[in-house]
Amino acid sequence: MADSRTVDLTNCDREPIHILGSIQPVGFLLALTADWMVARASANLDQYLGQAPADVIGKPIHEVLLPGAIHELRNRTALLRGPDSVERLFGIRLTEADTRFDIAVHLSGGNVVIEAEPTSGEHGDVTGMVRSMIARLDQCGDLATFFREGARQVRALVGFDRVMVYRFATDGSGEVVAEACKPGIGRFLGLHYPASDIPAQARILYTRNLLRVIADVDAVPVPIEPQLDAAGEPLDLSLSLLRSVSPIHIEYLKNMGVGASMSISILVDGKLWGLFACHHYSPRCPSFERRSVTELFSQMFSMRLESRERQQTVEFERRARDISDQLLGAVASDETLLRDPDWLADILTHAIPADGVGVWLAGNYAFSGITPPTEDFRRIVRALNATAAGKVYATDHIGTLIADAEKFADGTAGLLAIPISRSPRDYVVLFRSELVRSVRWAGDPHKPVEYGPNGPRLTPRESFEEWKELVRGRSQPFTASELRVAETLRATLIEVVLRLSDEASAERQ
Ligand code: BLA
Repeated sequence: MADSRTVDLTNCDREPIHILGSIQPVGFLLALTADWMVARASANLDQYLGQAPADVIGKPIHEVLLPGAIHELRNRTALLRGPDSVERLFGIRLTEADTRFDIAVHLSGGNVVIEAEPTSGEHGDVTGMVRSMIARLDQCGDLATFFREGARQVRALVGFDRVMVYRFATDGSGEVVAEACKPGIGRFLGLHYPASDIPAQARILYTRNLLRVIADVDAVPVPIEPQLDAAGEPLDLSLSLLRSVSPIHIEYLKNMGVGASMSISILVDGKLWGLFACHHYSPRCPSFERRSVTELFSQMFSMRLESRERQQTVEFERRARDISDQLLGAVASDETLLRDPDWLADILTHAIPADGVGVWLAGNYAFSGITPPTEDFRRIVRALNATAAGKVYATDHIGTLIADAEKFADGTAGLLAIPISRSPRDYVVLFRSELVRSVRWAGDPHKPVEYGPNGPRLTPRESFEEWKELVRGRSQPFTASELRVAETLRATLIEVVLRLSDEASAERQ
């Protein structure tokens, strides 16, 4: 077993969370060899099957389970395709006892891994249920409503006190973009957390195994026996249903006052876009069947989200082309508009959201909204001339362009520069404010009485402080789509500026 005691806040991303060697006590685990001999069992087997690990290890499976159950399990195992495939069976009798089980079966190394939980027996019309949930999602107009509805539906399915839609940014940090919760427990909506709250190996795992539940943060993990096989290897629990979770994360949940947690991956274009993150303030374990429906809903939600995002990009770029045409048309009839920063800011920030716009044209600086003072702008232009010859340039951290940009009194942190002539260099520059300034902190809704062994770091407030440090001097980044739009605008603006200078020189002759 990996020694989790050696893991601390400095090396979380190296904690081998897939081989911690134990499961949660809400079910049991059996690992079989390729010829269906019991190789490993969880220490709590007796409680569910009336036989201890020592009674079954080394025995063929037909001495442990009913023939009918083995038949079903073999059929399902034959269906396993690809490295991350898991089959599920519901309401199966495993022994002569009356208890029925919900079962997940998958392959790990050379083993067939069987995990089982007592069944809830709550068979509903799953297809009808998911279909009507999706219909409600499809009625949502904008993305914010779509997220809120997603959170509401998941909450209706699993009954947790709080269900959040947690979206990752490109730097791995995250934001709670929607929330459905029981009244009176405080809100997490709009809060940000640093990437380190969900370390890299956990994210990789969450793209392979989409749902995890931590049914009770106080539960004592149940070891798998034996921990190491003849080759000295622990059982890889990456695809496990019952895997016990990282003690660091358990401490985080306890510090938040959370009794049970569940999260379901939201994948868009094959990447981890975010999670449905659910908290309950006492232990809670929705049935495996319920969890499976929730996972299915989340997959449908993810597909809908993927197509909405795609559509949004197409629409955004179409609108930008319209704006660019509009700009061309307006300036053609009134060239002074190009020297009017308020007009430019208004039209450009409709295409690319920004807090201020500065225009540098033939050595003159005109500005609108939140922009740096002239001397700083002049330095920006010099740096742009040196770095970004003739191309659209964007950064969420002006500090990478100018050494002491954090001294800017105005709080601008990001810029997107559109060169609008060749020589001398003229620019339209869109500025974005520092992200931290635009984010609020709603107070710590669950201030713990005392912290766990790693101190206060593992709390939402400290997480937020850490996130703030990481994003200091940074703005909301410019997206790939916004950069494409900026290219369109560059082409238009260059055309306009060229024509104006041609006309000016024609007049002079
Ligand atoms: C896992 N951290 C997680 C998970 C979430 C979060 C959702 C997935 C497991 C689950 O379902 O509970 C984080 N939960 C959040 C955040 C919110 C939330 C941000 O509700 C916001 C509202 N965690 C830390 C630090 C470390 C850490 C500092 O805060 C390490 C240094 C570790 N988090 C950590 C680990 C896991 C984790 C190791 C994996 C747990 C596992 O799957 O075994």
